[in-house]
Amino acid sequence: MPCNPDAPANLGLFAESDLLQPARTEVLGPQARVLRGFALPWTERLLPRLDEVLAAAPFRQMMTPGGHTMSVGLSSCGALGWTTDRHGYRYSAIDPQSLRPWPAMPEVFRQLAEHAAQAAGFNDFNPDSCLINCYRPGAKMSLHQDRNERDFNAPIVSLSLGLPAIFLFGGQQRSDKSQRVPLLHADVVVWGGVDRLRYHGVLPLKDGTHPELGRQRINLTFRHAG
Ligand SMILES: O=C(O)CCC(=O)C(=O)O
Repeated sequence: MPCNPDAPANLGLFAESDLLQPARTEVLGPQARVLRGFALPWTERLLPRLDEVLAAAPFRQMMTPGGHTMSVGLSSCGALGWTTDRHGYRYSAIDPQSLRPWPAMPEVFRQLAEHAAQAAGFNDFNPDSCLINCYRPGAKMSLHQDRNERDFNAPIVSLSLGLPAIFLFGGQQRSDKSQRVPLLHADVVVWGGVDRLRYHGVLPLKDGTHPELGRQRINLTFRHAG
């Protein structure tokens, strides 16, 4: 995989049983859910497609408008990809690195996102953008709201793969207290409706080695952006 993990060796702080959790749903808010282990039946079909997308649009470090290089490696697939540079945050149909359209969203990605949205109570989710975040140990994502989409009617569907992370799920104001939600391989978080604009982020990734993905966490975030 282009965000190359080291060879899987041990599970670090996490026992194998953590990776084989039974599917269940947790409530984060009125219209926000964690679907534990939801993607386990999908990963065998999904990971080879992810490799293909990343071969066409490799991870890269992008710069924020404030001039900071993000610690997370970014790529995208689908009609629109989220980008950031000195000029701002936006969606673009063109990969600014290759100057070509982003790779198409694999059908299995779209189906997983649609099924997860439905399981969380959102019918007819039709994502046109999949942002792919690569966290190596130490990488993090600061608290933010997702506001670059054209409208906020569609939910956000966020799939975790690889190493565990602590997801912060806050309120409508940056200063609101955040819930700390451990996310494991194949967990999916869905939030929309009254929860659509809640602040969220990810604490610095702890080191470890995941048996399938190695020394990294990959997050796929599906949105309807255009
Ligand atoms: O990595 C995650 O779980 C969250 C990613 C995220 O917040 C985003 O892409 O906006």
